[in-house]
Amino acid sequence: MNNEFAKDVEKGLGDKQKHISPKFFYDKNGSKLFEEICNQPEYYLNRIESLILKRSVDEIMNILGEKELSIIELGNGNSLKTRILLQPFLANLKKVCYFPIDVSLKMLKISIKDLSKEYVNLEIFGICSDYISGLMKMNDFMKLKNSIPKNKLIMFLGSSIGNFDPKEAKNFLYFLKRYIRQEDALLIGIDLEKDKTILDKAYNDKKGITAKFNLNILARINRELDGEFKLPCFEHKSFYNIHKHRIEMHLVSKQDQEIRVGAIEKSFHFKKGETIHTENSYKYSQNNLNELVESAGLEVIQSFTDPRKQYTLILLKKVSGTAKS
Ligand code: AVI
Repeated sequence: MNNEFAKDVEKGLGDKQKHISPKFFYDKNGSKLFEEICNQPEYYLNRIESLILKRSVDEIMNILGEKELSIIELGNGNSLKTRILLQPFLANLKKVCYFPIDVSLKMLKISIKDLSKEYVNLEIFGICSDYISGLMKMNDFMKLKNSIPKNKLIMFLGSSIGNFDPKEAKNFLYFLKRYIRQEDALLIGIDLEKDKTILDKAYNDKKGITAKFNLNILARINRELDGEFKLPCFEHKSFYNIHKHRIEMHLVSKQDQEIRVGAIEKSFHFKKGETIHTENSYKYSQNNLNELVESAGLEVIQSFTDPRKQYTLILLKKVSGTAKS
C-alpha cells in the first residue's frame, strides 16, 4: 500500500472542505492522461512554452556562456520540451549531462531510453524521486563524480510551480536556491494571468480529457486503497477563481453517498453538491511574479514571453551577495 497516499486521503476526505493533493494524479494512467491534456487545443500552456523555448534557446545559451553544463530537470515527463534545449546545447557545448528527476519510474525509463538513442554524446543520470530528495541525491552524486560539469541549469517547466500556493512556491524557489551557485541558473515556466474564458476552456477541454484526469484520482483510490467510489456519481468541475488568481479543480458529488476506503478502514459521507478540491493552478500577474522572485532572494536574468503575453519563461540567478542557505 502507498502509505503517503493513504495518509493524504484519510486526512483530506476527513476535512470540512474535502481535498486530495494533486501530486497523486500522476500514476501510470494519470501521467498518460496528462500527456493527452497537453495535446488538447484548449490547453495552450505546453504549446506556448515550447514556442518560447524554441525562440529563446540561443539567447539562453549565450547568457549561460558555459562550455560544460549539467541540466537538471524537475518532473521531466516525456522530456519532449527538453529536446528543444538539448539539441543546440549538445551541438555547441563541450559536455552536457542531463539529470531528469521524476516520480514516475516508467516515464523516466522511457525518456532515458529514447534520449540515449537520439543523443549518443549525452550523459544521462535519471533520478526516480520527488523533487526535494531528487535534488539532494543529484547534489551528493555530483560531489562524488568529478567528471560531471559543476555549472548547473535547473529547469522547472510546464508551469508546475503554479500548482503550489504562492507561499509554497516561494519556499520551493528558496529551496532550489540552495542547489545553485552564483554562476548557475534556474529556468522556470510560469503561466500568466489572462482572460477568464481562455483559462476556463483550458481546464474544461471539449474531449473531456481533463475530466478523466481529475476522476482518475478516485479510480486510483479504488485501485490502490481498496476504495468503493462509483465514478459516474462524481463529476469534474474547474473554474478560474479571479480573486485567488487560480484555476480550482474539484470533483462534485452528484448525490448523497457514503464511500468506504478499505485500506484505511473508514467511510466518508458526501452530500449532494459537496466537492473534493483536487488542484489549484495559480496564474501570475507581472507584479505577483516579481514579488515571488524577490521574496525568494532571486533575480531575473532574462524573461522570455510570447507576443500575447500568455506565458513566460524566466531565467533566474541568486541575488548577488546572497549568503549560502
Ligand atoms: C502540471 N500542471 C502544471 C498542470 C496545470 O495546468 O496546473 C496540471 C493540470 N491540471 C489540469 N490540467 C492540467
